[in-house]
Amino acid sequence: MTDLVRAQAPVVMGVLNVTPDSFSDGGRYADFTAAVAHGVRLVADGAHLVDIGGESTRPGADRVDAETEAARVLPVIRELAAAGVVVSIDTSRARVAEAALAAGAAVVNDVSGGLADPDMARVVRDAGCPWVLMHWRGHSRGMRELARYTDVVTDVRAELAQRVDAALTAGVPADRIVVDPGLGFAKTAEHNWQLTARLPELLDLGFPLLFGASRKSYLGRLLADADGVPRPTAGREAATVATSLLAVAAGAWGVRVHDVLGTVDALAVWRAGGRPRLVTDRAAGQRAGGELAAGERAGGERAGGKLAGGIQTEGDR
Ligand code: PMM
Repeated sequence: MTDLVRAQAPVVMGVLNVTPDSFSDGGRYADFTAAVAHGVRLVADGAHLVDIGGESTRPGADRVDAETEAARVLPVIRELAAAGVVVSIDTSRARVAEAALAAGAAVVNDVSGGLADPDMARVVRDAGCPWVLMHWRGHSRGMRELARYTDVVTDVRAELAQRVDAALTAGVPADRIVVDPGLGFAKTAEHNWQLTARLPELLDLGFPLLFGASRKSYLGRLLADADGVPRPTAGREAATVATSLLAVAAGAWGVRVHDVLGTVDALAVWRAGGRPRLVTDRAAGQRAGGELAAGERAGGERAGGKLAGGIQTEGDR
């Protein structure tokens, strides 16, 4: 599984929420048969792994208890893992993660970055599995009030670095760690766009980065109609693909998406086009929310963590 973390190609994580109330797919895969069928479909569409969650994390959502969460996900994990699907468990509870790993999950995707449950680091360390540490400031019910930053990118980077340090201190090997900016979690739309534009500053942490923009409300707001009514989740696919591609072109390790096929197709185009890399100048990012300067150049211009503006092609990534 360490190979997955070290994977060279962008990793596509398909979302499977076994919940009645997730913001975009809530209720669709709440029963076992529908959930398993959808997991199989995600893999057929090209997902490298399927991220299974049993608790909605949409803003304002109430928590479910651990038993309910586990009862939703465990049968689905067991079935998909037995069929050879690489499963990640989307939970911030150590007990649920432990049971999911025993049921065949191979990755822990923890939206709290280890903050919600002090026992999570032990579970992950003992399992030796990859651990996605997402930036998080609090549970869904109160997270809107927590969206206050001096500079969102600097603050998220520093808080992610703390979570990484805590994981390393707890004995989790560095090569099992993946970081995630946590788009939409205690973030306004403007925060999400800043994080997107200045992704290289988060990549400077030196860990693979997972990017989860899929169908989130800031995309709906971007695509609002003339009356300012946000585009519903069903109409956010093209924007999801575009923003996922931006993230991969900036160097993200992987993307977490609901519609796997669209993203896989876009990545095929990206690969065929020479894997162009979007690099943003840090200052440009702060000035204008990121820049796509014209021109292609071969080879990197990375020097001391500073990235020059422009697009480059890299044959070997
Ligand atoms: N977003 C959601 C749930 N889990 N996990 C990671 N690592 N990153 C995310 O951005 C993320 C996540 C919320 O979206 P959903 O309700 O569609 O699953």
